[in-house]
Amino acid sequence: MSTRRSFLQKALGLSAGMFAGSRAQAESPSRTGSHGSRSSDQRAPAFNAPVITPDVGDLPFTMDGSTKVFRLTAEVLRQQIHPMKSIDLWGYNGSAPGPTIQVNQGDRVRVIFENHLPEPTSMHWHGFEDTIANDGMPGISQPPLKPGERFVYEFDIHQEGTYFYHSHMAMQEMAGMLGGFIMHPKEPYHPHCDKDFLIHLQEYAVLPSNTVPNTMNMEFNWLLLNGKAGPATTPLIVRLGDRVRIRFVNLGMDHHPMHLHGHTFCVTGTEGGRIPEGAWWPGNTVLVGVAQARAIEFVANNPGDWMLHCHLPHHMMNQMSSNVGPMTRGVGMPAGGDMNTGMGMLQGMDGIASDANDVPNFPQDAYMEGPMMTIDQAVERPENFGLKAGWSGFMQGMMTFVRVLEPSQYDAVIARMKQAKRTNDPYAALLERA
Ligand SMILES: [Cu+2]
Repeated sequence: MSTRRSFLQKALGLSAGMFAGSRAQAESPSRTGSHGSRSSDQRAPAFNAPVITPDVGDLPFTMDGSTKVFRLTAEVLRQQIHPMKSIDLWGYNGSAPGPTIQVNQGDRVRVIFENHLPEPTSMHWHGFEDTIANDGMPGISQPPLKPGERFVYEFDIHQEGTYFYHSHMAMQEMAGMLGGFIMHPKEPYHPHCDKDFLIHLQEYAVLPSNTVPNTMNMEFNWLLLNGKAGPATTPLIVRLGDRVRIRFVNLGMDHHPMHLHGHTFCVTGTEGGRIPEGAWWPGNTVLVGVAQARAIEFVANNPGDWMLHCHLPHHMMNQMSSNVGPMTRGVGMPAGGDMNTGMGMLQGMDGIASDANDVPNFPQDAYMEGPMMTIDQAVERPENFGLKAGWSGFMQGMMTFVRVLEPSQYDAVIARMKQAKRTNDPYAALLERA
């Protein structure tokens, strides 16, 4: 048994037998409705699957007696949000959003928090029922933490569900300062899920040729899932028949209607924890309001590469900016030409009518080609193996895939993910038990 596996089992209180149960059940998926409460295997004991935060990963911890000790550092960082765009963000431990903290209900948890920003900050623990001293309200519950200072938060975790941490300085929130905090329930939820994912919904306003988000802006041209804009988002890999949970967290300026193709889900949790089963509601779109969390669950019984995306039209685009055209095209655009020779907008495009320029509303100010530039190779990764060639030209902004893979295809993708041997792989927990 690997160290990582032991670590996860110890961390989450899981036994090897519980992991083993999830594999067999994928062989006999339910073909009826996908949102029902039935797990694909009701006989197996329920367990808490580790939560996977694609493109972000987890924050490791050490033990001090029976206390789990996490170390979080607020810092300035540069992050590639798309193969052709890197921006300057403020986040935690080199990442925006910061790494996900996973604990169990009943745990004693200490977070040693350091400020490496050039200005004061503090950490708010969103939704925690705890003492005021731990609330992280600068100037109210604690003095603002100056650059170089440290503050220690300590909790007895008695809640369960999807929570998050964030700076309580508004402009810092908009620069990327948030992360997930998962409280696994002492009694695993029924039915249990085979896969459990966390997705942060984020938005930045970054003018062309700039790298610093304008945190005052009210409109956003980069829309991200877990710090990446489509097609740079890493797909959610599930096996046909898996019961899947996806937890959305929104800390931005807009509410995002998150839509899943091909399946009907149930909304099973909020930022306040688990919803009693009798009050779950079915849907294929869930509105995730600002400062809210929503958990959805479904049985992945329909094979295919299914889109999961915000349905606000502007949130399915990258680098929107009036009249600058397809900036995602990358190098080689000469300045000063007309729309064809200068911007390369219309030339060589398939499917555009010869009289297109005589048609009202063509081209639009914020022009979105169909497709945009295909960059399959620039975003190549094991999780994308087997996608239809040219797929990346049709995915932007807050878009990713839930890839519901037949067993043989699933095994092929998982084998490639294992082969990649990535450090701090967000999928490590899944790969350990695959
Ligand atoms: Cu949106």
